[in-house]
Amino acid sequence: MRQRIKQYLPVYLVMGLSGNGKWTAAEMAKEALEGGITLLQLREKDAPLHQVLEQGRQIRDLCRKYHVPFIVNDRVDVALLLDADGVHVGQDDIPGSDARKLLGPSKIIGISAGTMEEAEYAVAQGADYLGVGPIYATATKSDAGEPIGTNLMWQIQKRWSIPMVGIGGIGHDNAAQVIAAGGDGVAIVSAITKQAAPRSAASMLHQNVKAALSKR
Ligand code: TZP
Ligand code: MG
Repeated sequence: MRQRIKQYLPVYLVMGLSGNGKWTAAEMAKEALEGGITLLQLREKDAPLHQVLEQGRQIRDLCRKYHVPFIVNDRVDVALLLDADGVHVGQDDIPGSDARKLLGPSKIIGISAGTMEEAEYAVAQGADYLGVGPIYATATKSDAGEPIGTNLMWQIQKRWSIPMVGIGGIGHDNAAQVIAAGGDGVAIVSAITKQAAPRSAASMLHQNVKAALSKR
């Protein structure tokens, strides 16, 4: 999966374990997989770790069934225990090069970047792909900072042509702009997880992203 990372980025779902009132996390993952997400990142910041491991295992098994990479946010130890396909780390988390020492050569390592300097660091740390944002305003991450728009994606793509997703405030209405700016995909939380119909939300995103990719 690491070698073919680009093909897994188009519809990148980031989700926690809390569900949304209508769907549990595992049900939501299943619906989203049915709708056509191409990668799933488990990003759970609050639940006790035993719960992350228990429920994470279920979601990992679902991802395996759909041949979709399962990536763990922040925690290399959890990624190893879950035999995840990789980790996604921020600028202040474990450095990519250290994550690589623990995970070995076959796992995917994604790194967040919100400036050219952060992108440079992420590339130097051996990132397989970058998560760039917040592109648009988002209520999902309280410390996300001001939206940066799609300009940085242009610049990063010009300088390194590294696989990359945009993140932050992306939905079916603006996903095409992120792809046009050089994104290989869109990373999404609320436009799937907050919906009553996560399957059709994922499917609409998939269609829009595929159409935008084919126009590049
Ligand atoms: N990192 C930057 S913005 C963000 C994260 C995790 C949240 C994106 O959530 P949404 O709901 O897709 O705007
Ligand atoms: Mg982090």
